[in-house]
Amino acid sequence: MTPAYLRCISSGCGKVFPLASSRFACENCGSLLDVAYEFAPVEPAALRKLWRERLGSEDPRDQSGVWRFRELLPFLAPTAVPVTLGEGGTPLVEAPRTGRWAGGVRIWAKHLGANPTGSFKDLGMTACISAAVANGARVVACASTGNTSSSMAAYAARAGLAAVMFVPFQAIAAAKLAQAVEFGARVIEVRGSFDDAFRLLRAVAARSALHLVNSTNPFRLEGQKTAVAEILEQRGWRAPDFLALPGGNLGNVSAMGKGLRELVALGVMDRAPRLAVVQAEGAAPFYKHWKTGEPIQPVEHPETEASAIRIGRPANWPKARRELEWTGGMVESVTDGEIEEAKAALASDGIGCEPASAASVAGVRKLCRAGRIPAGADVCVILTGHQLKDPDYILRRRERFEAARVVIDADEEAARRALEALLPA
Ligand code: AN7
Repeated sequence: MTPAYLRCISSGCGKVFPLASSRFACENCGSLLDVAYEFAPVEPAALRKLWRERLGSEDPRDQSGVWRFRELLPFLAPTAVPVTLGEGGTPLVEAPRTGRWAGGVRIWAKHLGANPTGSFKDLGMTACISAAVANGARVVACASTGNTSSSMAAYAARAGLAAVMFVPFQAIAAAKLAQAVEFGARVIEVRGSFDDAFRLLRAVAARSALHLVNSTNPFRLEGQKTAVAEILEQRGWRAPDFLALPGGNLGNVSAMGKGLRELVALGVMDRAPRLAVVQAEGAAPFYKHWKTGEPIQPVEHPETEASAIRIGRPANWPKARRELEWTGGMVESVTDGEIEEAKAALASDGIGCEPASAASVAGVRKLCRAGRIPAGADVCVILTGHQLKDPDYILRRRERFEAARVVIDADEEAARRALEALLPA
């Protein structure tokens, strides 16, 4: 089996810890940890063929878009049975109207909202909950803006674990809360922000034997990194020029970067796309840090209608910075108005997503306008959550909603008039 361990990301420390551990920070210096492997040399063509052949297999691991790439996840013993709900295997579709709207680029949308609980978190949760079970965890916990908690609740139910979530009171989408409750999670609603909820959870977790599944748990990122393998496979292993995604706690961009690094190191792909991470203007500490070069400053009262990314203290920023640096990446910030326009552009291509996801597309347009993404570029955007995660966002646009509908009696003449009103000649 491939040697695997946990390694401190700090270049001045780099301390190594055994894998069988629910440690999330370096004991020596407090930095984040990576799951690290000593991969043996592989024959890239054979590995690509093996992954492709598994698409026709009945093995539940092969029907998961995470575990189908299990050579990239050798932290789990080959005999272990992962906790899976058939995640991954999500569509990559071109969005031509959106590409023109953004400034004449080709946009490919990777829809991670098409996962079992409707967000990309499922890719990480299958890995993280499988590792938690292997570590003998009984109770898992997270702080969340809504998607992590829905996903944790589903995978915990699947594994027979108890789940506790800390969420900001009345600040997450109702559909996300409903999902978690249906899966049996216990909910602690904090009068405060996501960052307050995360701080409280970390303060009490040590004493309560809670197994944390936030994205500071490095096993989460292991699952999420497989999205890049799936995207590349769907493109015949031709890398796009750019890979854009929204940034909140910055776990996903860190995971994508790690996945790209490993695929390039293994020779499975020859070059990586440049990563572009997009934050909402009212919750953009990492954007400011990147732009000014100053130490990162938390945003005490993050504000954006895209509640999934209303995060003021992104825990994974050092990992995100590392991945942006090696890919020649960029960071952008967008207003809620720009997110709304991007969401409408995607909708014109028949593609729905939650507001936070559309930030990536809004960022691509802004980067095109600034000349930092050239016209004609091949851009892949990650859509992180399903359209129906936040229907209230759509319903709040009252004028547009009302203009699209007419209520009539069950009467033919009324139906004719309604059609004339809605579809004028
Ligand atoms: C739809 O669920 O942080 O930068 O607690 O739900 O990896 O944090 C959600 C984050 C983007 C940001 N899009 O990803 C949570 C949570 C959607 C999200 C992000 C989130 P990261």
